[in-house]
Amino acid sequence: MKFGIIVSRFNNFVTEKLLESALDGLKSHGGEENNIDIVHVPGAFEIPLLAGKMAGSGRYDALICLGAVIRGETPHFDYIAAEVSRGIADAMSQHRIPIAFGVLTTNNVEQAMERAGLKSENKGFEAALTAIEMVNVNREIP
Ligand code: INI
Repeated sequence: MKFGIIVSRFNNFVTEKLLESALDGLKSHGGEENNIDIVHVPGAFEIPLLAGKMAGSGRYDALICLGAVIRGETPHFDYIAAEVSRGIADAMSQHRIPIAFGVLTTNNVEQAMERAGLKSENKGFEAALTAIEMVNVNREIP
């Protein structure tokens, strides 16, 4: 299986933990390092552009998107959270490959850290397992 991971650098103290755990999830289930491409983007808002390009490249069985959108005191959060989820869903339905949504949308840093903890508590790990399962399901349905 060939995977592409798109990870945003904004709130990287969270997103690097998601990435670490996503890689752990893939590798502990048979994924090989040379079949995993990792692309960094500045913030979650930039994820859909790369998700669309990579999904359309025909090079990947699945993509995994990782980011952390943390609510501040401004409406910025709502715009970014809405656009990143819509953009990823659009890329998935347009290019018809699985794209796992590992973008945290939380009210505060504590909630984000809780979701970027150890294995089963880590949304990166969960996104990796979702991607693997979806590749298998997707292959079964012609
Ligand atoms: N990007 C994030 O990934 N998470 C955030 O919490 C965030 N906040 O809060 O502003 C954020 N902003 C940057 C945004 O994703 C874009 O990179 C920026 O607007 C430039 O297009």
